[in-house]
Amino acid sequence: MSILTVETRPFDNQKPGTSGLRKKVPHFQQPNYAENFIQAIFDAADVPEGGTLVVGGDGRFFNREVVGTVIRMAAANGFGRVVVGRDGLLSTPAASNLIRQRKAAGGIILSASHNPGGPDGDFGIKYNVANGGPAPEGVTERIYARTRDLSQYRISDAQAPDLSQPGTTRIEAMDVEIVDPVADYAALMETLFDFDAIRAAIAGGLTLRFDAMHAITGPYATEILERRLGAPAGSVVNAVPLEDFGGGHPDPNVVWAAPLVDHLRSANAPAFGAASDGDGDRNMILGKGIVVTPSDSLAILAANAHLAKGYAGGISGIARSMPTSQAADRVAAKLKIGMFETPTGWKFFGNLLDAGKVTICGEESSGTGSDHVREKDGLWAVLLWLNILAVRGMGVADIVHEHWKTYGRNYYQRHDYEEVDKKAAEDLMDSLRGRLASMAGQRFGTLVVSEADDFSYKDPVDGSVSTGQGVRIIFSGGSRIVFRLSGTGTKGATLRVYLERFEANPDKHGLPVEEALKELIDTADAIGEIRKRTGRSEPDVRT
Ligand code: G16
Repeated sequence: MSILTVETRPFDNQKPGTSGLRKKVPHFQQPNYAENFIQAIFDAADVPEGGTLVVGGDGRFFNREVVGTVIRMAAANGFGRVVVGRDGLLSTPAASNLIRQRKAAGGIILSASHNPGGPDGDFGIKYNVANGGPAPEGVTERIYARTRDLSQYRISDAQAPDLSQPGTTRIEAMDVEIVDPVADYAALMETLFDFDAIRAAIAGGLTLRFDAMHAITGPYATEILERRLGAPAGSVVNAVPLEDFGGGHPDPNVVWAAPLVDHLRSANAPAFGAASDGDGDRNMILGKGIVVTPSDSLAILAANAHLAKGYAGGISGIARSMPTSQAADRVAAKLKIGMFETPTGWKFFGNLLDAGKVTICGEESSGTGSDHVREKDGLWAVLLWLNILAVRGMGVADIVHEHWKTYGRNYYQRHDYEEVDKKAAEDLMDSLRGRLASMAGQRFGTLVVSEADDFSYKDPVDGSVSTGQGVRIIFSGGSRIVFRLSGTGTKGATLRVYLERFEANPDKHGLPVEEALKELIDTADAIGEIRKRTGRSEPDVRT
């Protein structure tokens, strides 16, 4: 075995997006492409000599090869130990947990999340730091800078170990420990939730279906929901992770999880339904005949978290990304706890969680989580919901309706225009930015603009500032339209338009969402010139 130094040339397209570097698989298959990015991570991350690295991914096509590459490069870059999930598998929250449990210097997570997989699908590499969370912007900027002047990488010429057998082997001077990907995570969940109460509720007739979408949560959900909590075999569907996710998008929303939505609307619907995404950090929550929006789910979980043993002492605060609806703000106000509004991206929650300022965080993009790890966590949200249902003895729809009655309803929808011409999308955003200063006071139908800005965030813990995080147009009365470009797409640009209207009157809580938001939807087109600039008359996805 020896360590090789390989000459390479920089690639000019390795800028990490909202969540690491995501590209089509053939991009990553170019000679040296993955190696360059991994070396840039190691160079930028200031890894302590002999430190521990956690490695795993969501099992998508190319996962196994890159896990092997990471291990061989870690051995050549001074790590003392690599902890890797069996078969190279780790869900994103399980990886975050392992980084924390093992006091690792960091972790490399291979995933393109909810994006499709397979030879022509997407792949991604993300670096998480010692607190278990995604690298903050300062670190991702250093990684990007390093990708641009890299001329060599280091790699062991040893063969990557067989990943199928738990146990410890050695490469160069580094231990490679292969672990069961589920065990530590399942143990953590048992410390947070009342498994006895959930088990009793399931035994007493609380029926459920969990759709793992042929992605990473299959083994986790089968172990926890079926084996430990007693849900009948078959409650977890699409439970076997596949390299191409069975040809689908492992994206838990009404479009890509339509079979689950249909099942929850059918005559033999279970009481509770849920799905997670490619790497297990997103969640979708459903009840008989109802899909709970992620923003409402965040607010409801925050309002009821004290019913689970891990949060029995109450929560210290809530954080949400800026485009997420303000439903959670009303809960924070009632509980008299802190409320923080951050840019899109879980990495912005890390400092708030580390400082104890918040316990629960959430995003409109189907992410919720708490201070138990530093990533959003799909199964965590499912278990907290089940814990709440078990304690309250109510159905999902009843809990949602009661919540609206208490706090009011924030009608909410996100419209995505996918694979839009990049230049057209950037021009649309530039045009909006150029008009912000003159927008206040303008009237659109019954809506009057009270405030318009391009969101910027000053981290209250380390003082770092992030600008250009999305155009907010706020109307008197609190309705909002937010425009931003996604930072996770791999083709063209994805324009996201977020629409929100608050309704206090319970008699008006039963409107179809599109009807409640009609005036805002029309106004978004008038202000954003969406049709004119993108040529699109309808969004591709409404969530
Ligand atoms: C990632 C980030 C999330 C973000 C989401 C959408 O999720 O971790 O914080 O909300 O992307 O980002 P964008 O609107 O820029 O596409 P995931 O599940 O894809 O890792």
